[in-house]
Amino acid sequence: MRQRRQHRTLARLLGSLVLVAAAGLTSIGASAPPSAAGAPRPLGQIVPAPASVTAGGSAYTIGSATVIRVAAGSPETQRIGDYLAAVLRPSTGYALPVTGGAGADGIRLLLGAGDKALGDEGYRLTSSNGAVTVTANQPAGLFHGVQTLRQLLPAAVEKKGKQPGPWKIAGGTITDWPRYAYRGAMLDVSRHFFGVDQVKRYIDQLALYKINTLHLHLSDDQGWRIAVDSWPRLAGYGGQTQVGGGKGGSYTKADYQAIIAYASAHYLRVVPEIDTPGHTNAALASYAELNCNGVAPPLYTGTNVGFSSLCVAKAVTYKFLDDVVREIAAMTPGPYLHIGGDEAHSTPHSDYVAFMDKVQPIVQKYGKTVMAWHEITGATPVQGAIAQYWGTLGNEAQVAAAAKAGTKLVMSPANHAYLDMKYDAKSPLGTSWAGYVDVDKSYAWDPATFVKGVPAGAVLGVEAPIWSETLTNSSQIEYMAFPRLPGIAEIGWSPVSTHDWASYKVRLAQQGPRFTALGINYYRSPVVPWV
Ligand code: TNX
Repeated sequence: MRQRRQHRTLARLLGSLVLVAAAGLTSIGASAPPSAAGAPRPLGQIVPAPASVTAGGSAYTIGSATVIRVAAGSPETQRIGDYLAAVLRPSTGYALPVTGGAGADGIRLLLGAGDKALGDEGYRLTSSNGAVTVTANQPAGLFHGVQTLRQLLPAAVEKKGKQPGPWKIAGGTITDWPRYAYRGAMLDVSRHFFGVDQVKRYIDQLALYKINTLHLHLSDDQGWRIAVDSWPRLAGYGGQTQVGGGKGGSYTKADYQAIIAYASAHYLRVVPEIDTPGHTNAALASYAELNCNGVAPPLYTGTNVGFSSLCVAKAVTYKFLDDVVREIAAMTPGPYLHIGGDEAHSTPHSDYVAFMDKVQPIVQKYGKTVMAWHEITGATPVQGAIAQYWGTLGNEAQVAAAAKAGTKLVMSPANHAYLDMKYDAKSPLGTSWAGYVDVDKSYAWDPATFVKGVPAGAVLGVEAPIWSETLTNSSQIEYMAFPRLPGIAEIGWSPVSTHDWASYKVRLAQQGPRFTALGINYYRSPVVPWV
Protein backbone atom coordinates (compact mmCIF):
# COMPACT_ATOMS: atom_id res chain seq x y z
CA MET A 1 0.00 0.00 0.00
CA ARG A 2 2.74 2.36 1.02
CA GLN A 3 4.64 1.56 -2.15
CA ARG A 4 1.53 2.27 -4.17
CA ARG A 5 1.04 5.67 -2.56
CA GLN A 6 4.62 6.60 -3.33
CA HIS A 7 4.06 5.74 -6.95
CA ARG A 8 0.96 7.89 -7.08
CA THR A 9 2.96 10.86 -5.82
CA LEU A 10 5.66 10.18 -8.33
CA ALA A 11 3.08 9.98 -11.09
CA ARG A 12 1.70 13.37 -10.10
CA LEU A 13 5.16 14.88 -10.02
CA LEU A 14 5.97 13.68 -13.47
CA GLY A 15 2.75 14.99 -14.94
CA SER A 16 1.99 13.37 -18.25
CA LEU A 17 5.17 11.35 -18.25
CA VAL A 18 4.11 8.64 -15.88
CA LEU A 19 6.72 6.16 -14.90
CA VAL A 20 5.13 3.03 -13.66
CA ALA A 21 7.18 0.08 -12.59
CA ALA A 22 5.52 -3.03 -11.32
CA ALA A 23 3.45 -2.01 -8.29
CA GLY A 24 2.87 1.45 -9.71
CA LEU A 25 0.44 0.00 -12.20
CA THR A 26 -2.14 -0.40 -9.51
CA SER A 27 -2.38 3.33 -8.94
CA ILE A 28 -3.08 3.96 -12.61
CA GLY A 29 -5.57 1.13 -12.76
CA ALA A 30 -7.71 2.21 -9.87
CA SER A 31 -7.61 5.96 -10.33
CA ALA A 32 -7.60 6.51 -14.10
CA PRO A 33 -10.60 8.57 -15.17
CA PRO A 34 -12.83 6.99 -17.80
CA SER A 35 -11.11 7.81 -21.06
CA ALA A 36 -12.77 10.42 -23.26
CA ALA A 37 -14.35 9.25 -26.49
CA GLY A 38 -11.60 8.59 -28.99
CA ALA A 39 -8.82 8.80 -26.41
CA PRO A 40 -6.60 5.73 -26.35
CA ARG A 41 -6.83 3.24 -23.51
CA PRO A 42 -4.22 4.06 -20.88
CA LEU A 43 -1.08 2.01 -21.49
CA GLY A 44 -0.90 -0.83 -19.02
CA GLN A 45 -4.67 -1.32 -18.71
CA ILE A 46 -4.36 -4.91 -19.82
CA VAL A 47 -4.59 -8.44 -18.40
CA PRO A 48 -2.14 -9.82 -17.37
CA ALA A 49 -0.62 -6.66 -15.93
CA PRO A 50 2.71 -5.91 -17.60
CA ALA A 51 5.96 -5.90 -15.68
CA SER A 52 6.69 -2.28 -16.42
CA VAL A 53 5.02 0.63 -18.18
CA THR A 54 6.32 4.05 -19.12
CA ALA A 55 3.45 6.10 -20.49
CA GLY A 56 3.91 9.32 -22.41
CA GLY A 57 4.23 10.89 -25.83
CA SER A 58 1.78 10.85 -28.65
CA ALA A 59 -0.42 7.93 -29.57
CA TYR A 60 -0.14 5.82 -32.69
CA THR A 61 -3.24 5.64 -34.88
CA ILE A 62 -3.80 2.67 -37.17
CA GLY A 63 -5.02 4.02 -40.50
CA SER A 64 -5.62 3.07 -44.09
CA ALA A 65 -1.91 3.46 -44.87
CA THR A 66 -0.67 1.33 -41.97
CA VAL A 67 1.54 -1.59 -42.88
CA ILE A 68 2.62 -4.46 -40.64
CA ARG A 69 6.37 -4.85 -40.92
CA VAL A 70 7.96 -8.16 -39.99
CA ALA A 71 11.59 -9.26 -39.89
CA ALA A 72 12.65 -10.15 -43.46
CA GLY A 73 13.47 -13.82 -43.88
CA SER A 74 11.62 -14.95 -40.75
CA PRO A 75 8.63 -17.07 -41.75
CA GLU A 76 7.61 -17.36 -38.11
CA THR A 77 7.50 -13.60 -37.67
CA GLN A 78 5.61 -13.38 -40.96
CA ARG A 79 3.07 -15.81 -39.53
CA ILE A 80 2.65 -13.68 -36.40
CA GLY A 81 2.17 -10.65 -38.63
CA ASP A 82 -0.49 -12.50 -40.61
CA TYR A 83 -2.20 -13.51 -37.35
CA LEU A 84 -2.30 -9.88 -36.20
CA ALA A 85 -3.56 -8.75 -39.59
CA ALA A 86 -6.34 -11.34 -39.44
CA VAL A 87 -7.48 -9.83 -36.13
CA LEU A 88 -7.28 -6.21 -37.29
CA ARG A 89 -8.52 -6.31 -40.89
CA PRO A 90 -12.21 -7.19 -40.44
CA SER A 91 -12.91 -4.58 -37.74
CA THR A 92 -10.72 -1.74 -39.02
CA GLY A 93 -11.53 -2.39 -42.67
CA TYR A 94 -7.92 -1.51 -43.58
CA ALA A 95 -5.75 -3.55 -45.93
CA LEU A 96 -2.85 -3.78 -43.45
CA PRO A 97 -0.40 -5.51 -45.78
CA VAL A 98 2.25 -7.63 -44.04
CA THR A 99 5.66 -6.85 -45.45
CA GLY A 100 9.26 -7.87 -44.90
CA GLY A 101 10.33 -4.43 -46.10
CA ALA A 102 12.16 -2.39 -43.47
CA GLY A 103 10.80 0.97 -42.42
CA ALA A 104 10.38 3.22 -39.40
CA ASP A 105 6.61 3.43 -39.69
CA GLY A 106 3.60 1.18 -39.12
CA ILE A 107 3.25 -1.78 -36.80
CA ARG A 108 6.68 -3.39 -36.57
CA LEU A 109 7.31 -6.90 -35.25
CA LEU A 110 11.03 -7.36 -34.83
CA LEU A 111 13.25 -10.08 -33.45
CA GLY A 112 16.52 -9.42 -31.68
CA ALA A 113 15.55 -7.23 -28.75
CA GLY A 114 19.02 -7.83 -27.35
CA ASP A 115 17.63 -7.55 -23.85
CA LYS A 116 18.35 -10.60 -21.74
CA ALA A 117 15.72 -9.65 -19.14
CA LEU A 118 12.98 -10.32 -21.69
CA GLY A 119 13.91 -14.00 -21.83
CA ASP A 120 12.20 -16.25 -24.35
CA GLU A 121 8.67 -14.99 -23.80
CA GLY A 122 9.07 -11.30 -22.97
CA TYR A 123 8.72 -8.36 -25.33
CA ARG A 124 9.00 -4.61 -25.50
CA LEU A 125 6.24 -2.56 -27.09
CA THR A 126 6.98 1.07 -27.94
CA SER A 127 4.28 3.34 -29.29
CA SER A 128 4.47 6.88 -30.66
CA ASN A 129 2.82 8.77 -33.48
CA GLY A 130 5.12 7.24 -36.10
CA ALA A 131 4.98 3.54 -35.23
CA VAL A 132 4.19 0.79 -32.80
CA THR A 133 7.22 -1.46 -32.47
CA VAL A 134 7.21 -4.84 -30.73
CA THR A 135 10.62 -6.38 -30.19
CA ALA A 136 11.43 -9.71 -28.61
CA ASN A 137 14.21 -12.26 -28.40
CA GLN A 138 11.99 -15.06 -29.63
CA PRO A 139 8.80 -15.36 -31.69
CA ALA A 140 6.89 -16.37 -28.52
CA GLY A 141 7.66 -12.93 -27.10
CA LEU A 142 6.42 -11.24 -30.26
CA PHE A 143 3.23 -13.27 -30.08
CA HIS A 144 2.62 -12.21 -26.48
CA GLY A 145 3.38 -8.60 -27.48
CA VAL A 146 0.74 -8.91 -30.19
CA GLN A 147 -1.80 -9.95 -27.52
CA THR A 148 -0.89 -6.81 -25.58
CA LEU A 149 -1.32 -4.72 -28.72
CA ARG A 150 -4.82 -6.18 -29.25
CA GLN A 151 -5.84 -5.25 -25.72
CA LEU A 152 -4.54 -1.69 -26.09
CA LEU A 153 -7.03 -1.14 -28.91
CA PRO A 154 -10.76 -0.63 -28.31
CA ALA A 155 -12.67 -3.87 -27.63
CA ALA A 156 -14.52 -3.45 -30.95
CA VAL A 157 -11.30 -4.36 -32.73
CA GLU A 158 -12.20 -7.99 -31.94
CA LYS A 159 -15.49 -7.84 -33.85
CA LYS A 160 -15.85 -9.56 -37.18
CA GLY A 161 -17.55 -6.67 -39.00
CA LYS A 162 -16.21 -3.20 -39.84
CA GLN A 163 -16.28 -0.76 -36.89
CA PRO A 164 -15.88 3.02 -36.78
CA GLY A 165 -12.60 3.35 -34.81
CA PRO A 166 -10.45 5.41 -34.24
CA TRP A 167 -7.77 2.78 -33.59
CA LYS A 168 -5.33 4.47 -31.25
CA ILE A 169 -2.57 3.01 -29.11
CA ALA A 170 -1.38 5.28 -26.31
CA GLY A 171 2.19 6.54 -26.48
CA GLY A 172 4.91 5.00 -24.33
CA THR A 173 6.70 1.75 -23.68
CA ILE A 174 5.68 -1.55 -22.12
CA THR A 175 8.50 -3.87 -21.11
CA ASP A 176 7.10 -7.19 -20.12
CA TRP A 177 8.09 -10.74 -19.30
CA PRO A 178 6.51 -13.59 -17.32
CA ARG A 179 6.95 -14.33 -13.63
CA TYR A 180 6.60 -18.09 -14.29
CA ALA A 181 7.67 -20.25 -17.22
CA TYR A 182 4.64 -22.56 -16.88
CA ARG A 183 1.23 -20.94 -17.28
CA GLY A 184 -1.29 -23.62 -18.04
CA ALA A 185 -4.91 -24.52 -18.53
CA MET A 186 -6.23 -28.06 -18.37
CA LEU A 187 -9.22 -29.32 -20.28
CA ASP A 188 -10.88 -32.58 -19.19
CA VAL A 189 -11.90 -34.13 -22.51
CA SER A 190 -12.68 -37.44 -20.85
CA ARG A 191 -15.77 -36.81 -18.68
CA HIS A 192 -17.25 -35.10 -21.72
CA PHE A 193 -15.51 -35.22 -25.05
CA PHE A 194 -14.65 -31.99 -26.84
CA GLY A 195 -13.77 -32.14 -30.53
CA VAL A 196 -10.79 -30.56 -32.28
CA ASP A 197 -12.66 -27.35 -33.14
CA GLN A 198 -13.77 -26.90 -29.54
CA VAL A 199 -10.20 -27.35 -28.34
CA LYS A 200 -8.97 -24.87 -30.96
CA ARG A 201 -11.53 -22.35 -29.77
CA TYR A 202 -10.24 -22.71 -26.22
CA ILE A 203 -6.64 -22.34 -27.46
CA ASP A 204 -7.61 -19.03 -29.13
CA GLN A 205 -8.95 -17.82 -25.80
CA LEU A 206 -5.97 -19.04 -23.76
CA ALA A 207 -3.56 -17.27 -26.09
CA LEU A 208 -5.25 -13.92 -25.39
CA TYR A 209 -4.00 -14.10 -21.82
CA LYS A 210 -0.48 -15.39 -22.57
CA ILE A 211 -1.17 -18.92 -21.31
CA ASN A 212 1.56 -21.13 -22.75
CA THR A 213 0.48 -24.68 -21.82
CA LEU A 214 -2.57 -26.75 -22.69
CA HIS A 215 -2.87 -29.85 -20.50
CA LEU A 216 -5.28 -32.38 -22.00
CA HIS A 217 -6.79 -34.88 -19.56
CA LEU A 218 -7.05 -37.61 -22.19
CA SER A 219 -8.24 -40.59 -20.16
CA ASP A 220 -10.40 -41.26 -17.17
CA ASP A 221 -13.05 -43.72 -15.99
CA GLN A 222 -15.61 -42.31 -18.41
CA GLY A 223 -13.62 -42.31 -21.61
CA TRP A 224 -10.31 -42.91 -23.38
CA ARG A 225 -9.87 -40.10 -25.88
CA ILE A 226 -6.74 -40.77 -27.94
CA ALA A 227 -6.02 -43.40 -30.56
CA VAL A 228 -3.24 -45.82 -29.63
CA ASP A 229 -2.38 -48.09 -32.56
CA SER A 230 -1.03 -50.93 -30.43
CA TRP A 231 -4.15 -50.99 -28.23
CA PRO A 232 -6.95 -49.99 -30.61
CA ARG A 233 -9.86 -50.83 -28.31
CA LEU A 234 -8.83 -48.04 -25.91
CA ALA A 235 -10.28 -45.35 -28.15
CA GLY A 236 -12.43 -47.64 -30.28
CA TYR A 237 -14.34 -49.13 -27.36
CA GLY A 238 -13.25 -47.10 -24.32
CA GLY A 239 -13.96 -43.80 -26.05
CA GLN A 240 -17.50 -44.39 -27.13
CA THR A 241 -19.38 -42.89 -24.23
CA GLN A 242 -19.11 -40.15 -21.58
CA VAL A 243 -20.72 -38.85 -18.41
CA GLY A 244 -24.47 -39.12 -18.72
CA GLY A 245 -24.26 -41.83 -21.40
CA GLY A 246 -23.78 -39.59 -24.44
CA LYS A 247 -21.80 -40.62 -27.45
CA GLY A 248 -18.29 -39.63 -26.32
CA GLY A 249 -15.56 -39.67 -28.94
CA SER A 250 -11.79 -39.72 -29.30
CA TYR A 251 -9.00 -38.08 -31.22
CA THR A 252 -7.37 -39.87 -34.11
CA LYS A 253 -3.62 -39.39 -34.22
CA ALA A 254 -4.20 -36.81 -36.96
CA ASP A 255 -6.67 -34.98 -34.70
CA TYR A 256 -4.18 -34.91 -31.86
CA GLN A 257 -1.46 -33.65 -34.18
CA ALA A 258 -3.81 -30.96 -35.48
CA ILE A 259 -4.39 -29.80 -31.90
CA ILE A 260 -0.65 -29.74 -31.27
CA ALA A 261 0.02 -27.80 -34.46
CA TYR A 262 -2.67 -25.27 -33.59
CA ALA A 263 -1.39 -24.96 -30.03
CA SER A 264 2.19 -24.51 -31.27
CA ALA A 265 1.10 -21.80 -33.67
CA HIS A 266 -0.33 -20.01 -30.64
CA TYR A 267 2.81 -20.65 -28.55
CA LEU A 268 1.22 -23.22 -26.30
CA ARG A 269 2.80 -26.57 -25.58
CA VAL A 270 0.51 -29.54 -25.09
CA VAL A 271 0.84 -31.74 -22.01
CA PRO A 272 -0.94 -35.05 -22.61
CA GLU A 273 -2.23 -36.80 -19.51
CA ILE A 274 -2.94 -40.50 -19.23
CA ASP A 275 -4.30 -40.84 -15.72
CA THR A 276 -2.97 -43.89 -13.82
CA PRO A 277 -3.27 -46.15 -11.86
CA GLY A 278 -6.77 -44.97 -10.84
CA HIS A 279 -9.23 -43.20 -13.14
CA THR A 280 -8.73 -46.08 -15.56
CA ASN A 281 -12.13 -47.73 -15.96
CA ALA A 282 -12.29 -46.93 -19.69
CA ALA A 283 -9.01 -48.81 -20.26
CA LEU A 284 -10.00 -51.66 -17.95
CA ALA A 285 -13.31 -51.99 -19.78
CA SER A 286 -11.51 -52.12 -23.13
CA TYR A 287 -9.04 -54.90 -22.26
CA ALA A 288 -9.96 -57.68 -19.82
CA GLU A 289 -6.29 -58.66 -19.36
CA LEU A 290 -5.55 -55.34 -17.66
CA ASN A 291 -7.79 -56.35 -14.74
CA CYS A 292 -6.36 -58.39 -11.85
CA ASN A 293 -9.35 -60.75 -12.11
CA GLY A 294 -9.22 -60.87 -15.91
CA VAL A 295 -12.77 -59.59 -16.21
CA ALA A 296 -13.52 -56.34 -18.02
CA PRO A 297 -15.92 -54.07 -16.13
CA PRO A 298 -18.69 -52.28 -18.04
CA LEU A 299 -18.14 -48.78 -19.41
CA TYR A 300 -18.91 -46.11 -16.83
CA THR A 301 -20.96 -42.95 -17.31
CA GLY A 302 -21.36 -41.73 -13.71
CA THR A 303 -19.23 -39.22 -11.82
CA ASN A 304 -17.76 -41.20 -8.93
CA VAL A 305 -13.98 -41.24 -8.49
CA GLY A 306 -11.54 -43.66 -6.90
CA PHE A 307 -13.11 -47.01 -7.81
CA SER A 308 -10.79 -48.22 -10.59
CA SER A 309 -7.17 -49.33 -10.62
CA LEU A 310 -4.76 -50.83 -13.09
CA CYS A 311 -3.41 -54.18 -11.91
CA VAL A 312 -0.08 -53.29 -10.32
CA ALA A 313 1.13 -56.91 -10.07
CA LYS A 314 0.63 -57.85 -13.74
CA ALA A 315 3.47 -57.49 -16.27
CA VAL A 316 0.96 -56.64 -19.03
CA THR A 317 0.16 -53.39 -17.20
CA TYR A 318 3.67 -52.11 -17.93
CA LYS A 319 3.69 -53.42 -21.50
CA PHE A 320 0.42 -51.50 -21.96
CA LEU A 321 1.83 -48.30 -20.45
CA ASP A 322 5.08 -48.63 -22.38
CA ASP A 323 3.11 -48.77 -25.64
CA VAL A 324 0.79 -45.92 -24.70
CA VAL A 325 3.60 -43.67 -23.49
CA ARG A 326 5.77 -44.48 -26.52
CA GLU A 327 3.04 -43.64 -29.02
CA ILE A 328 1.92 -40.47 -27.28
CA ALA A 329 5.46 -39.26 -26.55
CA ALA A 330 6.33 -39.73 -30.22
CA MET A 331 3.54 -37.34 -31.23
CA THR A 332 4.17 -34.74 -28.53
CA PRO A 333 6.91 -32.15 -29.09
CA GLY A 334 6.60 -30.63 -25.60
CA PRO A 335 8.80 -31.91 -22.77
CA TYR A 336 6.10 -33.14 -20.39
CA LEU A 337 4.00 -36.28 -20.11
CA HIS A 338 1.48 -36.39 -17.28
CA ILE A 339 0.72 -39.77 -15.67
CA GLY A 340 -2.06 -38.61 -13.36
CA GLY A 341 -1.66 -40.47 -10.10
CA ASP A 342 -4.56 -38.70 -8.32
CA GLU A 343 -7.25 -40.23 -6.17
CA ALA A 344 -5.98 -43.81 -6.52
CA HIS A 345 -8.26 -44.88 -3.70
CA SER A 346 -8.53 -48.45 -4.99
CA THR A 347 -4.78 -48.94 -5.20
CA PRO A 348 -3.12 -49.98 -1.91
CA HIS A 349 -0.40 -47.47 -0.97
CA SER A 350 2.48 -49.93 -1.33
CA ASP A 351 1.15 -50.85 -4.78
CA TYR A 352 0.91 -47.17 -5.69
CA VAL A 353 4.54 -46.63 -4.75
CA ALA A 354 5.65 -49.76 -6.66
CA PHE A 355 3.59 -48.71 -9.67
CA MET A 356 5.12 -45.23 -9.78
CA ASP A 357 8.60 -46.74 -9.47
CA LYS A 358 7.91 -48.66 -12.67
CA VAL A 359 5.98 -46.12 -14.69
CA GLN A 360 8.10 -43.00 -14.20
CA PRO A 361 11.14 -44.61 -15.87
CA ILE A 362 8.97 -45.48 -18.87
CA VAL A 363 8.17 -41.80 -19.32
CA GLN A 364 11.84 -40.96 -19.02
CA LYS A 365 12.81 -43.71 -21.45
CA TYR A 366 10.74 -41.97 -24.12
CA GLY A 367 12.46 -38.66 -23.45
CA LYS A 368 9.77 -36.93 -21.45
CA THR A 369 9.70 -35.23 -18.08
CA VAL A 370 7.31 -36.89 -15.64
CA MET A 371 4.38 -34.81 -14.55
CA ALA A 372 1.79 -36.12 -12.06
CA TRP A 373 -0.77 -34.87 -9.58
CA HIS A 374 0.74 -34.08 -6.19
CA GLU A 375 -0.08 -37.52 -4.74
CA ILE A 376 3.14 -38.58 -6.50
CA THR A 377 4.97 -36.96 -3.59
CA GLY A 378 3.68 -39.88 -1.48
CA ALA A 379 5.64 -42.22 -3.75
CA THR A 380 9.19 -41.56 -4.93
CA PRO A 381 9.23 -38.87 -7.62
CA VAL A 382 12.09 -39.39 -10.07
CA GLN A 383 14.70 -36.70 -10.51
CA GLY A 384 13.16 -33.81 -12.42
CA ALA A 385 9.56 -34.86 -11.86
CA ILE A 386 6.89 -32.18 -11.62
CA ALA A 387 4.04 -32.47 -9.14
CA GLN A 388 0.81 -30.64 -9.85
CA TYR A 389 -0.66 -29.43 -6.57
CA TRP A 390 -4.45 -29.49 -6.42
CA GLY A 391 -5.02 -29.30 -2.66
CA THR A 392 -6.86 -26.57 -0.83
CA LEU A 393 -5.06 -26.32 2.51
CA GLY A 394 -1.44 -25.65 1.66
CA ASN A 395 -0.25 -27.54 4.72
CA GLU A 396 0.77 -30.83 3.07
CA ALA A 397 4.18 -31.56 4.60
CA GLN A 398 4.81 -34.30 2.06
CA VAL A 399 4.52 -31.84 -0.83
CA ALA A 400 6.83 -29.36 0.89
CA ALA A 401 9.37 -32.10 1.60
CA ALA A 402 9.35 -33.23 -2.02
CA ALA A 403 9.76 -29.63 -3.19
CA LYS A 404 12.72 -29.18 -0.86
CA ALA A 405 14.21 -32.36 -2.30
CA GLY A 406 13.97 -31.02 -5.85
CA THR A 407 10.51 -31.87 -7.18
CA LYS A 408 9.10 -28.86 -9.01
CA LEU A 409 5.50 -27.78 -8.49
CA VAL A 410 2.79 -26.54 -10.77
CA MET A 411 0.17 -24.86 -8.61
CA SER A 412 -3.53 -25.53 -9.11
CA PRO A 413 -5.11 -25.12 -5.66
CA ALA A 414 -8.68 -26.29 -6.21
CA ASN A 415 -10.25 -23.60 -4.03
CA HIS A 416 -8.74 -20.89 -6.25
CA ALA A 417 -7.61 -22.30 -9.60
CA TYR A 418 -10.25 -24.93 -10.42
CA LEU A 419 -12.46 -23.47 -13.09
CA ASP A 420 -15.14 -26.12 -12.57
CA MET A 421 -16.00 -24.90 -9.07
CA LYS A 422 -19.33 -23.08 -8.86
CA TYR A 423 -19.01 -19.31 -8.44
CA ASP A 424 -21.77 -19.33 -5.82
CA ALA A 425 -24.82 -21.31 -4.76
CA LYS A 426 -26.74 -20.11 -7.82
CA SER A 427 -24.21 -21.33 -10.42
CA PRO A 428 -26.05 -23.65 -12.81
CA LEU A 429 -22.87 -25.56 -13.73
CA GLY A 430 -19.88 -26.96 -11.90
CA THR A 431 -19.27 -28.70 -8.60
CA SER A 432 -18.49 -27.30 -5.17
CA TRP A 433 -16.36 -29.84 -3.33
CA ALA A 434 -13.63 -27.21 -2.91
CA GLY A 435 -16.17 -24.51 -2.02
CA TYR A 436 -17.60 -21.69 -4.08
CA VAL A 437 -14.95 -19.76 -5.97
CA ASP A 438 -16.06 -16.34 -7.10
CA VAL A 439 -13.75 -14.20 -9.22
CA ASP A 440 -12.15 -12.39 -6.28
CA LYS A 441 -11.39 -15.66 -4.51
CA SER A 442 -9.88 -17.23 -7.62
CA TYR A 443 -7.47 -14.27 -7.76
CA ALA A 444 -6.64 -14.23 -4.02
CA TRP A 445 -3.57 -16.44 -3.74
CA ASP A 446 0.14 -16.50 -4.43
CA PRO A 447 1.70 -19.60 -5.99
CA ALA A 448 5.01 -18.91 -4.26
CA THR A 449 3.61 -19.09 -0.75
CA PHE A 450 0.47 -21.23 -1.00
CA VAL A 451 2.02 -24.45 0.28
CA LYS A 452 3.81 -23.86 3.55
CA GLY A 453 7.51 -24.71 3.49
CA VAL A 454 7.90 -24.84 -0.30
CA PRO A 455 11.00 -22.96 -1.50
CA ALA A 456 9.91 -20.20 -3.90
CA GLY A 457 12.27 -21.55 -6.55
CA ALA A 458 10.45 -24.89 -6.58
CA VAL A 459 7.36 -23.37 -8.18
CA LEU A 460 7.43 -23.73 -11.94
CA GLY A 461 4.12 -22.01 -12.46
CA VAL A 462 0.35 -22.21 -12.34
CA GLU A 463 -2.42 -24.09 -14.06
CA ALA A 464 -6.19 -23.63 -14.17
CA PRO A 465 -7.86 -27.03 -14.66
CA ILE A 466 -11.41 -27.38 -15.90
CA TRP A 467 -13.04 -30.72 -15.13
CA SER A 468 -16.00 -31.51 -17.31
CA GLU A 469 -18.41 -33.68 -15.32
CA THR A 470 -21.06 -30.95 -15.69
CA LEU A 471 -19.85 -29.30 -18.92
CA THR A 472 -20.88 -30.40 -22.38
CA ASN A 473 -20.12 -27.58 -24.82
CA SER A 474 -17.88 -24.56 -25.49
CA SER A 475 -20.39 -22.07 -24.16
CA GLN A 476 -20.41 -23.87 -20.80
CA ILE A 477 -16.61 -24.12 -20.71
CA GLU A 478 -16.42 -20.39 -21.34
CA TYR A 479 -18.98 -19.60 -18.66
CA MET A 480 -16.77 -21.35 -16.10
CA ALA A 481 -13.41 -20.15 -17.45
CA PHE A 482 -14.41 -16.53 -17.94
CA PRO A 483 -13.74 -14.41 -16.11
CA ARG A 484 -11.62 -16.55 -13.76
CA LEU A 485 -9.06 -17.77 -16.28
CA PRO A 486 -7.58 -14.30 -17.00
CA GLY A 487 -6.95 -13.93 -13.25
CA ILE A 488 -5.01 -17.19 -13.06
CA ALA A 489 -3.13 -16.13 -16.18
CA GLU A 490 -2.23 -12.87 -14.45
CA ILE A 491 -1.05 -14.68 -11.33
CA GLY A 492 1.22 -16.73 -13.58
CA TRP A 493 2.52 -13.87 -15.71
CA SER A 494 2.63 -10.63 -13.71
CA PRO A 495 5.11 -9.55 -11.05
CA VAL A 496 3.78 -10.26 -7.59
CA SER A 497 4.03 -6.53 -6.87
CA THR A 498 1.15 -5.87 -9.29
CA HIS A 499 -1.12 -8.30 -7.47
CA ASP A 500 -4.00 -6.22 -6.19
CA TRP A 501 -7.70 -7.07 -6.47
CA ALA A 502 -8.81 -3.43 -6.33
CA SER A 503 -6.92 -2.56 -9.48
CA TYR A 504 -7.30 -5.96 -11.13
CA LYS A 505 -11.09 -5.86 -10.97
CA VAL A 506 -11.06 -2.56 -12.88
CA ARG A 507 -8.82 -4.00 -15.59
CA LEU A 508 -10.89 -7.18 -15.68
CA ALA A 509 -14.12 -5.18 -16.00
CA GLN A 510 -12.70 -3.68 -19.18
CA GLN A 511 -12.32 -7.17 -20.60
CA GLY A 512 -16.12 -7.58 -20.56
CA PRO A 513 -16.74 -5.80 -23.89
CA ARG A 514 -13.80 -7.75 -25.31
CA PHE A 515 -15.33 -11.10 -24.26
CA THR A 516 -18.57 -9.95 -25.88
CA ALA A 517 -16.84 -8.86 -29.09
CA LEU A 518 -15.10 -12.25 -29.24
CA GLY A 519 -18.33 -14.16 -28.63
CA ILE A 520 -17.07 -15.55 -25.30
CA ASN A 521 -19.88 -16.52 -22.94
CA TYR A 522 -18.88 -15.21 -19.50
CA TYR A 523 -20.27 -15.00 -16.00
CA ARG A 524 -21.23 -11.44 -15.01
CA SER A 525 -19.94 -11.84 -11.49
CA PRO A 526 -21.32 -9.17 -9.15
CA VAL A 527 -17.87 -8.72 -7.62
CA VAL A 528 -16.55 -7.18 -10.86
CA PRO A 529 -17.51 -3.56 -11.77
CA TRP A 530 -18.34 -4.40 -15.39
CA VAL A 531 -18.28 -1.47 -17.80
C1 TNX B 1 -10.89 -34.15 -8.44
S1 TNX B 1 -8.42 -32.95 -8.57
C2 TNX B 1 -10.27 -34.79 -9.50
C3 TNX B 1 -11.04 -35.04 -10.70
C4 TNX B 1 -12.42 -34.46 -10.64
C5 TNX B 1 -12.36 -33.12 -9.95
C6 TNX B 1 -13.66 -32.37 -9.92
C7 TNX B 1 -8.01 -34.21 -9.28
C8 TNX B 1 -6.62 -34.36 -9.59
N1 TNX B 1 -8.96 -35.12 -9.56
O1 TNX B 1 -11.09 -36.41 -10.94
O2 TNX B 1 -12.88 -34.32 -11.93
O3 TNX B 1 -11.94 -33.34 -8.63
O4 TNX B 1 -13.46 -31.06 -9.49
